[in-house]
Amino acid sequence: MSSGLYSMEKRDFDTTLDLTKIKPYGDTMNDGKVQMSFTLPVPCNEKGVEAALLLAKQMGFVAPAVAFSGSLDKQFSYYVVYGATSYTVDYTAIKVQALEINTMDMHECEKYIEEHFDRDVVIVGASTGTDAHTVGIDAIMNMKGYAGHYGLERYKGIEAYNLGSQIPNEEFIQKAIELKADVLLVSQTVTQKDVHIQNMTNLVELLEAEGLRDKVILIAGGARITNDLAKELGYDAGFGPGKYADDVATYALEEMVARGMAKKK
Ligand code: B12
Repeated sequence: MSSGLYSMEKRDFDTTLDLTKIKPYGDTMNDGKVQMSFTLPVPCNEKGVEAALLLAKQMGFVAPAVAFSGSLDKQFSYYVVYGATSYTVDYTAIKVQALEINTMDMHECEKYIEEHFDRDVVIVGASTGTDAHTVGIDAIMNMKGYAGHYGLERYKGIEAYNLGSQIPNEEFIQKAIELKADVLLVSQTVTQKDVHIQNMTNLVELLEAEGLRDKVILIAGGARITNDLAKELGYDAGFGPGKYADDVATYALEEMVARGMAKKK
């Protein structure tokens, strides 16, 4: 019997599953069925549909079909293509640095602070660089919270400062120094032309130049931020969709205790 959805054992409902060669599942195992949508910079007509099909074939789709096409503008068209991919991946060889935390809820975090800290924890967050998206950082920090998880501003024992969006890295660091921040939260939503990578890297360089990098817990988050990416860029951790204030608080508090940062500075 399999012990869970991601178990490496063969699942009893299908004996053709090979985890070294997984494919998308449509309605039967290994059928590879995929739905993909994209825009082309050409008018919506038969030639556009043919271009969409040819692109899908070059992407490894077998027997693609354009399930939907529509005009976005005179010179732009939109396609939904349905087909089967011919590619597979070896699931057993995948290694990710998943964050392993046992998330404490807000009250448990507050109790943890009472037991392990002799002062309040200062957390400063912002959507940095040119990024104007605020909903992600607000979800983590705002008092009212998000999806049933109260934000950090509500936690007893945490002083949370949300600086908002489009905060230059220099200003972010200045504020962190002024407030004596223990934890820095960086939100990055726009990833066009890898702007998030440049901006996140620049922040780490500036923190290192100020001699601050080792004195703070540095956490990044956003729709396309993974823990792997964040660590690669010199952050302590990264949080993406489906993560909330309690996940971040648990990680930051436990990390501070582990690093001996919980007592008066
Ligand atoms: C709302 C929105 C806007 C609003 C933002 C308003 C505001 N006050 O935030 C406005 C209209 C201003 C906007 C502008 C732009 N946007 Co916009 N926007 C969106 C939209 C529709 C929703 C984003 C959102 O609020 N998500 C909800 C939050 C809760 O999710 P989240 O950010 O992922 O946050 C969660 C986690 O990621 C995590 N998290 C997030 N941050 C942090 C931080 C930390 C520290 C931690 C621990 C966790 C964490 O916790 C949250 C809760 O789980 C998305 C499309 C979409 N449906 O996602 C596009 C989208 C993000 N925008 C996009 C783009 C391109 C833009 C513009 C560049 C468009 C343009 N050409 O002008 C501009 C950018 C302007 C700029 N300088 O930044 C693209 C980004 C594509 C890319 N790969 O970069 C998207 C994906 C739309 C698209 N499909 O093209 N946008």
